[in-house]
Amino acid sequence: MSLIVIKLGGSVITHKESSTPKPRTKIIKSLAKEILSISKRGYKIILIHGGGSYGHNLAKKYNLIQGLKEKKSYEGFIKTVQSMNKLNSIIIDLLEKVVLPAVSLPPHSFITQTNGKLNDFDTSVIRNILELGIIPVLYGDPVIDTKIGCSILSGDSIATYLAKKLNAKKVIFLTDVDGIFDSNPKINKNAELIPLVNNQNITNVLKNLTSHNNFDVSGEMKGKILSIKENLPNKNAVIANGLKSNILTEILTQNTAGTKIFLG
Ligand code: ATP
Ligand code: IP8
Repeated sequence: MSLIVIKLGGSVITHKESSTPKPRTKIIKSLAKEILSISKRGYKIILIHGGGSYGHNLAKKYNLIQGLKEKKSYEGFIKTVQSMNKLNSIIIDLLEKVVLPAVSLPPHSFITQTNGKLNDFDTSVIRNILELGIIPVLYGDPVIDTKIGCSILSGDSIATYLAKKLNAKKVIFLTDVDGIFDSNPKINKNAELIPLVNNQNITNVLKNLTSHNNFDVSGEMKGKILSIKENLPNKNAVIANGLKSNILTEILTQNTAGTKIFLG
């Protein structure tokens, strides 16, 4: 049975630019229904979600990228873990409402990093959960860092790592824009969508990806492409707009939406 890794970006499931945590409940509900229908077609699914306004503001406020540097950082680590827990509960509850069996695996409880880089971790529990027909749900989280105390583990890194290790057929990243553009579409109204990123254009594409969001700690689109480049040279990855209805079905049936990334 084919395994699909889906990352629900924080820009889709929350109002990312809100200064206080704010979920997009309607969107999460409709994505939950779509995920249910995909699972009924026989796909095995690993679900990962990002932080949006539940993670990035706090991580930035307490400078968690720098680790546990001062007393206040410990408070920041705990507050961010709690906030991500809350967002995760909202998602698990909404999955339960559509009767989709899903179980949460909080990354801070079993994954570590070293200087902000993900350490190899045991995936046997994830495999076992998949075999039971249950969807494992992981998310971007502050985790223990063996060098700097703690660091931010992005959902993007979890997605590419698991896709590689468990040999997923496809990795889908849903964000609040249609894919990768030649410049940030939220700033430049004339920005053009890049339908395919491959070995020929990746250097150019990366050059034009700059982060303008003061409240993002994981590199926005650039972070995603670098993570795909590192872990998934021969895999099909897609970045598409999770605010559009039926987007997952469109990706899995017609494969026309968003930006496809293939660095084989
Ligand atoms: P989270 O990290 O909270 O899970 P996410 O994965 O949904 O969020 P972001 O990391 O915020 O998404 O990345 C999406 C954002 O990247 C878009 O909202 C857009 O403003 C920004 N962006 C910057 N440059 C570009 C570009 N060239 N093409 C497309 N989006 C871009
Ligand atoms: O939103 C980062 O994960 P991402 C999560 O997937 C936090 O990049 C806690 C900022």
